[in-house]
Amino acid sequence: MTEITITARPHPVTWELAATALLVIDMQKDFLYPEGYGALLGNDTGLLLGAVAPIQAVLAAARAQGMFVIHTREGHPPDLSDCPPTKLTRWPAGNRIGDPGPMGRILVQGEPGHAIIDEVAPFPGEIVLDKPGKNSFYRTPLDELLRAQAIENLLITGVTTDVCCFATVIAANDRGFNALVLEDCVASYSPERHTASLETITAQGGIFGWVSDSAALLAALHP
Ligand code: C5J
Repeated sequence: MTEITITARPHPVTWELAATALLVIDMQKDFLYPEGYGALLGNDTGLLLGAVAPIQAVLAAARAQGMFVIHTREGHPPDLSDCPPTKLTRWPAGNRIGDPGPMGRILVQGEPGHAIIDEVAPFPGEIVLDKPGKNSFYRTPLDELLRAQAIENLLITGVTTDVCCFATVIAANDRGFNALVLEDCVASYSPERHTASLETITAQGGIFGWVSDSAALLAALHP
């Protein structure tokens, strides 16, 4: 049994290492590259790139510790059968999920844009979950996979802070998992929404969870 104490806000956490998993959320070309879905919605994808190197460092440390690592990808099968009509029609035709783009059909499984960027590519044996929603638990086996490994605590990394990372933290909290967001390992198309999301998570004594950073995690793993 190895416990780690991570400096965090609103207060430090002490967690059993074997009960702690690393979640890398939606580090896909469609969100991070200027030819993808994120850019199509009018966002500056460059704002997400700062999270790549810290995630690489955290992934390396987690792998060295034998930590349970799960990657997610947001997207839909080619027939879009699990994409709710509301997720399609909210944007004009041409800018919709399933429409053709420079990296293939937008947010469609198997298309180049749906892939995880090479810098944080999953290692063989690491779980990659395809999810149709923002919250990583929705219509995925994430809950069962975590419970099968006796995981109680989640380290949250990936994109975007205020959408899929935030939605996943809220869902994790309701399901009884502790969630700690590494703030330099998540990024948003809006610095204001990034900050607001992290403030919301830690408000009221940690209403949804905790916020820390990669340096604090690395220090906890290598005291
Ligand atoms: C978005 C995500 N922003 N992964 N997805 O639509 O945050």
